[in-house]
Amino acid sequence: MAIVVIRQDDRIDLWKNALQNAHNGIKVYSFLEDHPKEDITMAVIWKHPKGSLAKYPNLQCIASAGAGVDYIFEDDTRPKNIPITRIVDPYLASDMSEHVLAVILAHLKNLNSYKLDQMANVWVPKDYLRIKDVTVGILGLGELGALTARDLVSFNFNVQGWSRSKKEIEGVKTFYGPQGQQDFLSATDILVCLLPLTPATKGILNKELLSQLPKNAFVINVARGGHLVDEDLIALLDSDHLSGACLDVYHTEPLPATHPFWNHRKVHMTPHYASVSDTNSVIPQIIENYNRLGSAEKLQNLVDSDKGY
Ligand code: NDP
Ligand code: OXD
Repeated sequence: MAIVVIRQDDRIDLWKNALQNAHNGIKVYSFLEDHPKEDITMAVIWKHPKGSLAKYPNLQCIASAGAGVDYIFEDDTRPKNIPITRIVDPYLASDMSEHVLAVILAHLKNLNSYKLDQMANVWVPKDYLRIKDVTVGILGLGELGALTARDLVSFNFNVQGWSRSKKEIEGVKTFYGPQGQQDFLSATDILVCLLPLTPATKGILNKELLSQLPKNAFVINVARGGHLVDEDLIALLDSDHLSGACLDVYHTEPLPATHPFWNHRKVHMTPHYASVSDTNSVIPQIIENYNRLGSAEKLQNLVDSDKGY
């Protein structure tokens, strides 16, 4: 039994060492070094090169190092009959909630447009909004969406949420399924997308959906770039239906230099860093699953392959 870490960013050694240090005697390899492929039973991955998972004949589990697993389903060469797990972690959820709160407060108090004014030596006071004036609508009430909703309630925001199945969250008006979408959207001033990217949610932030938001609504996409139809967002910003958008995720990351988002006055960008798995916090759940594989126990944080999340 051994683990291979597969990721293409500069965190591969961080993850390899953190796994190695968490469990005495465990064998952990980077996919970049020579390693015995037949020994590998668990792959701990993040945005792996397509095809890399097919090299392990004895793989028993694919463990996503993040909450999202869309990139795994996009790899048709992955072994299909083994479990996929994902990260469920209190810091991943609270970091996301803090990010969303920061973006919303910056929007209410015009902080981004004041920064643009400052760069242009412009002094123009602008009307601001109060927390009680707006309703925040969250698409997706899972691990991240539900905590974000609860935290916003604790700051006295009006909060509503939309999910696939019915949810009850204290202080949050909830909607579900296609039948609940229209009422949810028409009362949402600030839309936050925290859905997983699946065939059912791909391109969901399109002209048809975004047009149902009230005039001057603000859009926050912290889920996946594939949820958003970029040109539809730009058209609704340019026609002044939407007052602005804050994006953390993009179809291609890093965002290509020629993309119109870079220089759009109403688009505020962060580089897919709203919330990131903290190895100190998440390694224990991966080690726990590694041990469970050894004793043939049911794994934690399993992904439902039929639903794709
Ligand atoms: P969960 O799986 O816990 O929650 C997903 C939620 O979306 C659930 O409420 C689910 O409904 C709902 N949902 C899924 N499909 C549909 C649908 N077709 N219609 C309506 N609702 C739907 O995910 P997490 O909260 O853990 O994470 C959400 C996403 O956030 C991740 O998939 C990832 O893409 C993104 N993310 C982004 C980060 C960043 O830094 N930008 C960091 C971490 C995650 P139900 O409850 O009924 O199943
Ligand atoms: C995740 C992410 O899914 O970082 O964890 O986007």
